[in-house]
Amino acid sequence: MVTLKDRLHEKLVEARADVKAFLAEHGETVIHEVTLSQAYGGMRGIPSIVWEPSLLDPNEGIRFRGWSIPELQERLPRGSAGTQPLPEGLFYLLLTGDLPTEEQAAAVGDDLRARSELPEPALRTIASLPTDMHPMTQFSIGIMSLQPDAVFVRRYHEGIGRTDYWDPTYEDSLNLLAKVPTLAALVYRRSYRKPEPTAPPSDCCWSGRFAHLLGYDSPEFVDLMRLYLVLHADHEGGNVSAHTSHLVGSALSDAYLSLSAAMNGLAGPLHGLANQECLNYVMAIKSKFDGCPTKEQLRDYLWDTLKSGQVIPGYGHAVLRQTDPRYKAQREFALSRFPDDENFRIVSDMYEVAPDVLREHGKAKNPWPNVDAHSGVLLTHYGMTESAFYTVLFGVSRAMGILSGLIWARGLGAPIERPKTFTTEYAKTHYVK
Ligand code: CMX
Repeated sequence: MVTLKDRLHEKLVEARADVKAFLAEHGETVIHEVTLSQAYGGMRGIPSIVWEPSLLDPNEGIRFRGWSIPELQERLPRGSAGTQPLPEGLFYLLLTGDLPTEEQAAAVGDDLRARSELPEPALRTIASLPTDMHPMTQFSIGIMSLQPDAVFVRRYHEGIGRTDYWDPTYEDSLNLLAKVPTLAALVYRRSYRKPEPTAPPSDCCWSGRFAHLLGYDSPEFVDLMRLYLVLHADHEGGNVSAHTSHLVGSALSDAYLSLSAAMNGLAGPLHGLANQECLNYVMAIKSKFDGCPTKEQLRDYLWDTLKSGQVIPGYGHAVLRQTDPRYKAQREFALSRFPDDENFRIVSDMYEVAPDVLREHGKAKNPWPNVDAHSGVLLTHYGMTESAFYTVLFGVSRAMGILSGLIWARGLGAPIERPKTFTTEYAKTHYVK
């Protein structure tokens, strides 16, 4: 069988030649004009980063290498058990653009399992952290504690050629992807005083092993983990975490430095930490109304949030203009398994009420829910109630997209990023007549 690494190498060689020829013919083509509002407004809509693993359409949502989420739920390998695709199959797709066979996905799983142990020095670093430190901070430090093993750093100092940079980046990425679930589960156990797990069964998939280390072995939770890890894997390259890794990686910082930096961006409440905020929001509603509120009460509650100057967590998006398909996939999972769950009912009622409230409020360009609005109630249903840990789960999944993007950036020889900045005084004197 051709290995993932061999297939990736073939694809990179093809893509390098393709991009070279494309730029030779069309390199001077203007693709966008930039307005002052865009420059002041967080660079929305300026196409300026090449990101091969996925592409986001404002109305349709994410496509991983051209495939939508429902298509991938049909077509990615599922292994011998479970109803959801194997994330390791998605990783194969993100890296190569090919839908893997069952055998190819299983081979990625075997490779990850073989690399999954945390080294002693990293274990000592993590053991020294306060257990009440936010799980995302522990997670990011944990990733940094693995950095001394960076293959890229060693090979770079040995004098490796530029066209080979992707190779040690691939090795570091696979090592990281194998270790982040082990690390995340360790952070979970020490933060919430959970018991030490037994050794995971030797034949379980990436998600099954992760679920076991977290202390959740039910087949339904493993299924949820698969769905969760697939849905959060990538969202093109302009979001804060992916863009951060791309920027940091462009200085030839290794995969550990780049992924840890990305996780620090994911830890912000407007980005990945929103999943923690969403569950806390649902719990605050439930506590205030002693259960499920009426729609009228919910409407008033949402208005109170907006009037106090806060955002409604889990709603809105910088790119999306419709309900996030990742939200829909989670909603379907809940509807088919626990439609009467009280937290799910609150999230469902919010879906009916919040878009009108946000439209009436008149600020958010997108009044529809995003991925984070839903994930917490699914995890809570299976007993994982520790909302401060949720963004770490997001990070484990997002590592797949971020590392795929980094490997491709190395493979295509992406240069150091250096956008131009300007002062307001300069804009007034040079950009407007
Ligand atoms: N509640 C209240 N106001 C909102 C809002 C929401 N959910 N979403 C957007 N707005 C407001 C913005 O704060 C902004 O207000 P100002 O003009 O006063 O600054 C205005 O509407 C316009 O914002 P926008 O262009 O629609 O949205 P942005 O691209 O600036 O921001 C996002 C996108 C996601 C940060 C924003 O919608 C938000 O804060 N949502 C809530 C937090 C959230 O769910 N984040 C998770 C996103 C997904 C992820 O990355 O994980």
